[in-house]
Amino acid sequence: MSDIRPADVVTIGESMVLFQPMSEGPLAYAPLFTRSLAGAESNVAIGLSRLGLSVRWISRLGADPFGDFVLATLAGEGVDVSLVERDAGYPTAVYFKEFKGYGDPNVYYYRKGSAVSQWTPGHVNLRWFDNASHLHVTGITPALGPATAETVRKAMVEARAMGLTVSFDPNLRRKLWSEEKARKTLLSLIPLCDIFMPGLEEAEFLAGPMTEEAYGAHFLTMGTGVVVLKLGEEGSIGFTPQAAVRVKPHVVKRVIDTVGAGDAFAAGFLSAWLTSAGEDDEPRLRQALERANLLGALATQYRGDWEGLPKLDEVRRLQAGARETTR
Ligand code: KDG
Repeated sequence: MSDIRPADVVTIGESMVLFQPMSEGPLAYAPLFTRSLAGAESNVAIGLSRLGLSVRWISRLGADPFGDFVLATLAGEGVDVSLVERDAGYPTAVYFKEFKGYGDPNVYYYRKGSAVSQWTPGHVNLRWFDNASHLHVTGITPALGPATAETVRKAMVEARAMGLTVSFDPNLRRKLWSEEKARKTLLSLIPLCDIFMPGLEEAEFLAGPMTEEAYGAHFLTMGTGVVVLKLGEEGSIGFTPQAAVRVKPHVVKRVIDTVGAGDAFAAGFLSAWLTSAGEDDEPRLRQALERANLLGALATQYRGDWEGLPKLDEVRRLQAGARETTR
């Protein structure tokens, strides 16, 4: 019998310490910062854990105080971090946000030479997928270099060979790689996943201009079983070979911070999709997209990439239209 805690979902990727200025305006003049952590895959891990799923996060961190902080925070969120490696030779990565007061925040990465950037396919360990049902990866770790891209590819292949299903969010980060490399690598990973989750802009980047319905059909023919197209303020659409479902957005009054909304969406979708196997595609997609839209919207209501993620009882209350008791 395996000694590893069972996991509904395994996520693999880099998390960084995040410094957010306490004021809006150019980063060059920001004197005070709050410290948190961020990373697309650990954002999803926290989201899923808060919704009651068991989650294992696979990564590498420096043997440094920032690594201790990342590990302790994720463990505090109930995420299994027991297979995370520490590397005394390379640091935990850092990133900064800049709030301009309008639009998406700017981000500045300090992640070259980080512990995760040393990943090679030889590091992929079948224990990562032991006692687990699903793997979630994104296009951010492949953007760190050719070896990390091959690491993620191998992880997807091995996970599937061990019977896990795989979801893939392309999470295009233009600051990390050239458009040419990004397009080639991201396209090559799509046939290795069961659930592909691009935003509309990413779909266009990968496949050229098409209608939303044509994106669904196009990515399904690449071999994935489900396509989830994020439309931002317009909601989302899900496609399987049997069904296509469009769901309206969850409307919010004001947006504070958009970073992390896609990961919240992914956590919302996966939490509902993975726990409703056996149901018909149409109601299953609808339910998963409704929860995904809600989580994506809630994530924009707080500064920080995951702090605004709700617990399951809050999701149920909001979906039932219950009024919040604040005092
Ligand atoms: O999706 C949000 C992530 O982009 C953020 O949390 C940090 O992983 C990150 C990245 O590389 O940008």
